[in-house]
Amino acid sequence: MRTITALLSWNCLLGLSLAACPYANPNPAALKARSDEETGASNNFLDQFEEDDSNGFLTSDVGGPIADQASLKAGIRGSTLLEDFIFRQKIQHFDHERVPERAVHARGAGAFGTFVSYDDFSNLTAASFLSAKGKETPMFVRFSTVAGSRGSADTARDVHGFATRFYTDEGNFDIVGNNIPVFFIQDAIQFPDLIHSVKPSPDNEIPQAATAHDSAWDFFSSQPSTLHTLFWAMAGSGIPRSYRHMDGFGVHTFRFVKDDGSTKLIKWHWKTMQGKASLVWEEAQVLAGKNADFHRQDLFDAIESGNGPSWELNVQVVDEDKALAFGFDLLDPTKIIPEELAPLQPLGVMTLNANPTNYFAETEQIMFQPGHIVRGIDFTEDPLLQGRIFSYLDTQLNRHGGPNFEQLPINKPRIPIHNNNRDGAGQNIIHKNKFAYTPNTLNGGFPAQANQTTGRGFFTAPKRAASGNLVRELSPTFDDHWTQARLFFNSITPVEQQFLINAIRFEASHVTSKAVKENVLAQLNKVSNDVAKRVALALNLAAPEPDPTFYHDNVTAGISIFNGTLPTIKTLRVGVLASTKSDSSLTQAASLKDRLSKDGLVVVVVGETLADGIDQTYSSADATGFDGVVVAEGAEGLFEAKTVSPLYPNGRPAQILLDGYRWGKPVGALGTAGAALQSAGVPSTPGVYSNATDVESFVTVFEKGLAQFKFTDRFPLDS
Ligand code: HDE
Repeated sequence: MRTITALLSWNCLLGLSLAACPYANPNPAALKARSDEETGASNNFLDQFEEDDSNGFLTSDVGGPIADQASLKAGIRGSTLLEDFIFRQKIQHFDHERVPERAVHARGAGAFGTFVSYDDFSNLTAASFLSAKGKETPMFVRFSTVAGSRGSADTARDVHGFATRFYTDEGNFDIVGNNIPVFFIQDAIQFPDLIHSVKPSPDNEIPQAATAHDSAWDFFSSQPSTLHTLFWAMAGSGIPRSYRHMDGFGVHTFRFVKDDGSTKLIKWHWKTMQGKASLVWEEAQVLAGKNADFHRQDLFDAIESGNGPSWELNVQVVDEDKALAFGFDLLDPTKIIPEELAPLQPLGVMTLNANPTNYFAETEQIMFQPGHIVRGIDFTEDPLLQGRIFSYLDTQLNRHGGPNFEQLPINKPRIPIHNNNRDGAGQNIIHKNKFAYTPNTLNGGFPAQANQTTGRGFFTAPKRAASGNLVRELSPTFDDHWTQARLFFNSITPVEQQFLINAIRFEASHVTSKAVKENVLAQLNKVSNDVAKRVALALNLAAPEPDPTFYHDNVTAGISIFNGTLPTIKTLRVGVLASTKSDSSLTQAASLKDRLSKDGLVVVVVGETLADGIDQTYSSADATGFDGVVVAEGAEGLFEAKTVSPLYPNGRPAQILLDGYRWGKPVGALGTAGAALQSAGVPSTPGVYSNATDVESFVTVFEKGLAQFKFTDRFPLDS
């Protein structure tokens, strides 16, 4: 429950009293001296809009107390009357409850957070949220998948949205990014084509939230700018372990602008402080059926438990005259700047610390826009970005039905708004100023016009210039679609390469058109003959001869997901398999739970039925629910082939253990429970722990396994 903010700023925000606004006066000194209290720099700035219904009578929308359990009828068995305004209002509101879901990124989850700047970065940008060490800015973040509809499963293989809003003291700033640093196309005019190709077929609406169909691969193979992003999506980034275990990227090159007007080109990176981690394909598919809410639940639970995730905001900074210096164009959103060419510079940390109070009001109604920039940030001429600046505003008008969506609590800047925009559907502000035009004399010249020195007005980078003949073309500096796809492939581990190839095999095997499959091979072959040959094998098509123009052996850092260990195992989930028939297993499960919980792990004890000390039953538990699985001593009887229970399918405990193993998770058993590993068919390989007899020594090795997260030597490579 958020606390109530001061009446003063409430009146100010509603425009009821200009005097109540501490910085209605455009005097620059007054504008600078904004305290946190005035600007709502805490996360409590939405409290004033909350309603908890904790007292009072049921009322109609216009306030009359009502009892609406039955409609008004002409006689006890007669028709409902048109005059029943209570019935009509209730049904009518219900009929209009839905707004159009997002055309893309419909499925998502959001959270509130805080950004803390590491320092005063005025040497880089005039952006006020980066102007002081320790400066805090409230945030809202929404993660999403792209192709699926609002009710689709979280773990569909997809690019993931990573949209962040800073409620800065100079207005809202959005980085509307993805978890993959590049995009499929280079010009916004192609976006509808891309999306039409990946969305379900128009005749039967199949498949949902999936690219494993002809039209997607027809587009991908006809439009080779898609290849680099496709490689990222087909590898681990397409199926992250959670929203918390993925990075975020602004994708486009933007500009930092300093007070003196000088600029640099920049790329935004959000680096996960939980470490990068990914699911494997089979568990993602099982999850899509067994727990379609896996990612939103994970985020919600982590925040509720006080373990809100953090990301470090970094920028790559490049001089303006280096836009073409690296062998590709910085305006081309299908390219990364390898870290070796421009190091990441850390700017601050975002921590998510509060779940939304109401999904619709907050997560559904937040309306991000790449066009929401603040003083100190500017666009570039990237033709994908240029189109987005239009599209997001336009789509919000469609979703909200009018131009006043920025007045919704979740969209409202936390500073007062003064301008001459008026009226429109859903106008919330009662404007007292009768002279809604600039310049005016009759309202004392207010709202006054800010400029760079007076009122810290927004300014476009002054050295940006535009000239040239009109052309409907892309620059030839955007032409190479293969070198960086290969750089990506070279920079991941052999097992990640295998996952990527398996994913392309899976998707391309769903394609029915032979011509499309051949086209896919031709494009893959421009990246790597190895990839093309291995995919061709699965498609039973002839392996193409090498097409080596873009082949190279370069690698870059920061790409692989599987080659490191997690910096923290807090909030990872451990399943302890116990038996209600064995007291010793229950005692050990309890002490394991106690011990692992001390290190911030979420421990679920599984048993035949719910009972004291059992959190979940074998009937409902699944290996997908755990990052590691342990058998408690005494429960080994459950794993013997002859164990039959009417409560759960025969072999279910063994299945959970074996699935955990097959999906690369650390698994283990204490003391005599080692027999369970043998019964279930789990071999003794790295990440399988069965030598410990006491809880403490088991925990020491098992936690190392959790940090390693996936034991990739369990996955066969193509021979
Ligand atoms: Fe989006 N995109 N997009 N996109 N996008 C939308 O806006 C669009 C692109 C991204 O959680 C829509 O509010 C065009 C790149 C995210 O609310 C829409 C183009 C990147 C979200 C739209 C792109 C993104 C969206 C749908 C090509 C990563 C969800 C609903 C020029 C840098 C934000 C909405 C949220 C949402 C258009 C390409 C990320 C239709 C025209 C590149 C994270 O306006």
